[in-house]
Amino acid sequence: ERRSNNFNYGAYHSLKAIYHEMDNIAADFPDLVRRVKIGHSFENRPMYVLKFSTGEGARRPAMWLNAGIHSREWISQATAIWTARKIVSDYQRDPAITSILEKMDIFLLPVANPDGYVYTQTQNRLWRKTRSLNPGSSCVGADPNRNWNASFAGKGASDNPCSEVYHGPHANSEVEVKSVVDFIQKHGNFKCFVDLHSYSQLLMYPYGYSAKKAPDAKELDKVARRAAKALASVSGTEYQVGPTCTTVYPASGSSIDWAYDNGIKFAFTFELRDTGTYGFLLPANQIIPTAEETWLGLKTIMEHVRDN
Ligand code: ING
Ligand code: ZN
Repeated sequence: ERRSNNFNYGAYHSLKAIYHEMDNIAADFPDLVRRVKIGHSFENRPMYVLKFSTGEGARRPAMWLNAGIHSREWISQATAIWTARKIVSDYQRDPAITSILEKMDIFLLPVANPDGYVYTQTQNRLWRKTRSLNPGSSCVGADPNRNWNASFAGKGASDNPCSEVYHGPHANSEVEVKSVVDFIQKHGNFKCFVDLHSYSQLLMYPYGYSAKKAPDAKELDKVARRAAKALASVSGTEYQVGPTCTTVYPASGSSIDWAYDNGIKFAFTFELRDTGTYGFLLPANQIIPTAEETWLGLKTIMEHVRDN
């Protein structure tokens, strides 16, 4: 039964519709993908990942694709669910994704901040943070990309709960972040962590918490430049490449800095379309073009991870 024929990948969807489509993808390809609950949000919504795997054993080398950590960056969640469908469609057709999956598992989290996402759909389209309550403040939420245990509460984060970059009371205070951290640490064999944000058309690697050079900066820069070139080959979309701190701004407690400092060498953040014309309000007719080009960038990274 393929109920999923109804899902329009060229539109933005509710959390419920995305979760349902994840279920459909898993039902359509039971030998390739499973929907796994990794935890729950502050408001008790489930956090689901799709696990793509062709092999036995729980701890194959793995890649983590993260999306929607900032709720208003809707192109991120939309690109992620398109990517899920792309992986199952192209497996055993495209030799690149086939060989990647012969060797590694892919874990895809399309909505890393489900409470925020629901809030952007019902209350405030431009909500960025989680929806956790801050004792002693009427302001809600912490920035889930300042909450990781990597120079926590350092540069580019705020201790003011009303700030858009409030780091939270302590590292991993946001249950959405803690759920991912626990899962990745328990698994213990992740080689790659990619976080999808918008907007600005950037492809970045550690560090954000300081301008110090990552030991692997040379290699990461080379891979990122190849990925950006592949991405641009689809329709000419240009990406800037570099370390977070000097490419955008200093930012401590981010997901990729945590991943990198915890042994996941291939840690990248994409800032997807556009460069500001529409910003967070990217029209739905750009979802599929964005996802198509991003896919080539992701594949370039994943092939490098496969071979290294
Ligand atoms: N930009 C990112 C942010 O969290 C970033 C930039 C990327 C910071 C990677 C740190 C690490 O501010 C958006 N648009 O959220
Ligand atoms: Zn973001």
